[in-house]
Amino acid sequence: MMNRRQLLGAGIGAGAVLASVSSAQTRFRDLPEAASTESPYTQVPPRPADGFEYNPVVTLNGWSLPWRMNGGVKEFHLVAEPVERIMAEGMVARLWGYNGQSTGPTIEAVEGERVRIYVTNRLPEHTTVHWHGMILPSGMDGVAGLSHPAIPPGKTYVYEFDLVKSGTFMYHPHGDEMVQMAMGMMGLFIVHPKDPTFMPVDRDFAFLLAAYDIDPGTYVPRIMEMTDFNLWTWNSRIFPDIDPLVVRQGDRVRVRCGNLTMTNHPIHMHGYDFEVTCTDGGWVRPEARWPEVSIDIPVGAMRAYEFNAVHPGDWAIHCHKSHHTMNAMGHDIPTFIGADKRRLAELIRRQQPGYMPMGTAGMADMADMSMEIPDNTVPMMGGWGPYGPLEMGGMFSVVKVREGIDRDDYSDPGWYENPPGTQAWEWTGELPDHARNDSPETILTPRSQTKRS
Ligand SMILES: [Cu+2]
Repeated sequence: MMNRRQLLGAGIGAGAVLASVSSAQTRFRDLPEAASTESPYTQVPPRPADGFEYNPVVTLNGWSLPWRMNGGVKEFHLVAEPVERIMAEGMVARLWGYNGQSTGPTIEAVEGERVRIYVTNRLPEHTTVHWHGMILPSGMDGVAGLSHPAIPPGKTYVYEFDLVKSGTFMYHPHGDEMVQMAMGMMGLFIVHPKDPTFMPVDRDFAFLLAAYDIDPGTYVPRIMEMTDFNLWTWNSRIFPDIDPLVVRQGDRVRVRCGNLTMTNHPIHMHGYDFEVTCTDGGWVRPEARWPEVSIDIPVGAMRAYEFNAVHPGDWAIHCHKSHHTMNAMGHDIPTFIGADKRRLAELIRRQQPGYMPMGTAGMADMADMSMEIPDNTVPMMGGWGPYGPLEMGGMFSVVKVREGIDRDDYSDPGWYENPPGTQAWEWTGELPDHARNDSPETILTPRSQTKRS
């Protein structure tokens, strides 16, 4: 039997870049190190140096939990605790998470391995961990009061089971779960196939969908909210501060996504068609797949899709519910499109000089308007591309496919330069008469009210 120092020296994987919690370790002499990180950026895990061979997943704006081997068992240490998450530049959320982060670190292991997961509860109330999608003994299932007693504050419980199948899974509390998931407690659990030639990919991205209701200027989610969330996140980050998915042209790419919000999210990726190859129930047989460009991720479910990255470019990837690509906003604003507010604006300007009516042509002008906003929030839509504001927020990022990127390089290559002749351009010549619908059943907007050039 090795002592603690030998264990820490010998078996820790993926730990080199991560700061570790030192004071806690001396208290838990026989526990594996509870690694922690404060960085909100994507941390690419190193390929495993020994043991089973696999291609690690890249958790967007996240990281993978280090482990140690102990007598043939792979040991992890999760710490449930309050955390501060930088959701975007200028906005910190006070959440609950694991090992310094919400979402928690990704657990990665290999089919056939036995895992022992120590869960230390540093929350002010009890918790459990449910291993969503896993086939395991009933007593390891993590439902408070059903599988085992809830883990009281300050206590550590041990979960131990065999990983009988590979696939895409997640973990989350199953005790006071309405509160604890609204506070950000969740993480990915990836089980790699024992056979490295089964469904191999070159790049394997993963993220979890989480929704929060945090009023502008405040820090803690309103946990009683059922439907009207205002922050739609991937791994508790919002655009423009979700890292891009950087891909080498020619790579086989997998994207794994799980939904722990209270509504479905149709995730749409531009530039490609792809097939769903895995759910939290297992791998999808090739003959059962069909092509898609958007895949709906139901509540409490996971989907993984794959594509061959043959088309270079900057390709948007986002939730197709348009309110989910917005950051904090009020929803009780009337629509003013088409309204003539000139007279009203004049009246208001007598009381409030400089008043400008908004939204009479649409709301796109809000993206490049630097409005005053409270501390600790972010603009409703933001992010600048090479040609102007993107007018996006929330669940949005960019898949950047480039030639000649190194195998393990995920650093942002900058904006794509469209080859000459392959980008939309402005027409400056004469316009031919365009076709019009003069059907008597269609009432056209009178021309005087539309902007025409
Ligand atoms: Cu959505």
